[in-house]
Amino acid sequence: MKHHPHDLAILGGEPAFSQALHVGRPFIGDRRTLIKRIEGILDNRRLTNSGPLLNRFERMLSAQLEIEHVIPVANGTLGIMVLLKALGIRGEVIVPSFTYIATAHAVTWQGLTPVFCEIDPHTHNIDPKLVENSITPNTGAILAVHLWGRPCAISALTEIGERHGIPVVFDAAHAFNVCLDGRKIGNFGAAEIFSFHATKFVNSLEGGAIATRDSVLARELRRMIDFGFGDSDEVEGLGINAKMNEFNAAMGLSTLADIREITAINRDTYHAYAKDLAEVPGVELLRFDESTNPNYQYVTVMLDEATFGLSRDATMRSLQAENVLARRYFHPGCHRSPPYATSNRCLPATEAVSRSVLCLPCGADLSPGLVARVVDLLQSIREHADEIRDRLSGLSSGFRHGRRA
Ligand code: T4K
Repeated sequence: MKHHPHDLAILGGEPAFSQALHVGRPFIGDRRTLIKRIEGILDNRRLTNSGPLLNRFERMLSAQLEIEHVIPVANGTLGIMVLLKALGIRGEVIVPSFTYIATAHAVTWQGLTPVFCEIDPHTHNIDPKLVENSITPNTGAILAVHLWGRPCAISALTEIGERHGIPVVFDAAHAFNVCLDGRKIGNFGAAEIFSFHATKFVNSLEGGAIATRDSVLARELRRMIDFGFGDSDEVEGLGINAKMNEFNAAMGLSTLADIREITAINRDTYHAYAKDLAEVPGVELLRFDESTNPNYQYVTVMLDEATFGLSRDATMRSLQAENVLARRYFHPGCHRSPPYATSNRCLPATEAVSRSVLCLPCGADLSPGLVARVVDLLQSIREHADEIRDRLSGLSSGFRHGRRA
């Protein structure tokens, strides 16, 4: 615990950690198996285009997600783009603004218009009542997100989609292996998209997958991610290159094999934060519903400035100075980010949440002991909030006058 203000790194002290603590430090899986697989790729020179590791990864994904069609792709963003194209979506797509920018960009890149919808501030997921209000004759699809791996209001959204004849798809980038009412995420809507980026629960360095129960759609997706080739050497229609290669599949297989251990580490981290943060006024942990088989990938807190005594941004800077690389995902909301910021859309719940969310270090390398030290730091930062505020206001006025304080 740092008792004196000058012990805090933001006030001139030594950083608490010599090695940075990250949000989303990748899990590597069994290193020897991974290296053996990579050597196998080099030996047999099957580098990409439906190689043996990719086929195995695909079968394992399908078994794990309990769904027939799981199509690996080069990354989650391309997955969303190809899916929207395969479904023939036109016009507007209703999306939450409080999501990673990739959700909105994938829509725009397809020549579609994202219509940013408000979230429920308690769940951080899109608010189905407001989705319904956003539907117009131009609405082509609803693209909801299971943010932080917490399932969104799937049945309400599915019901709205059916009533209006609009396809509903889910960005499940954060929700691998999560369930709702005993069914794995991946089985809902027209299709769901996962991300296997390095920072994700299952990681294939870069990568993603589209999951669907619809065989016709699955066939179309397989064709589209491979330049439009079907089973022959003749192109059957429009396509792109969104294939996953063998190196990505090798890494994906390694981390997928370890999801029990990864979940156990994440769960211990989350429970340690839950216990320790209970002692910190003004910092509220966003809880997982244990019945959804969470992967505990993100540790997300809401920081109440009035109670904590310091703004979220000043707290984040103070933690980062200690080498605790907390992040303010998904600030300031897509509707406030270029190229969407011109829309003048005002989403008060999204803006309030994006001002107070802080993601704390999680993933590989975390342990309950390290969590206790991170939370101690938060306590010290809270105790010395006045000095930090003075210091940061001095710094910013220094910057305003073109010099550093
Ligand atoms: N939909 C949603 C809801 C998403 O969250 C995302 C991606 C997508 C769609 C699109 O899926 P992909 O096309 O990416 O498959 C990361 C990821 O780049 C991004 O995949 C992810 N969401 C987003 C939430 O987070 P950053 O800006 O946080 O990455 P970065 O490089 O700052 O890394 C975070 C921390 O992890 C750092 O402290 C460093 C550490 N790190 C990172 C990498 C990449 C490592 O220790 N090793 C590494 O290799 O975006």
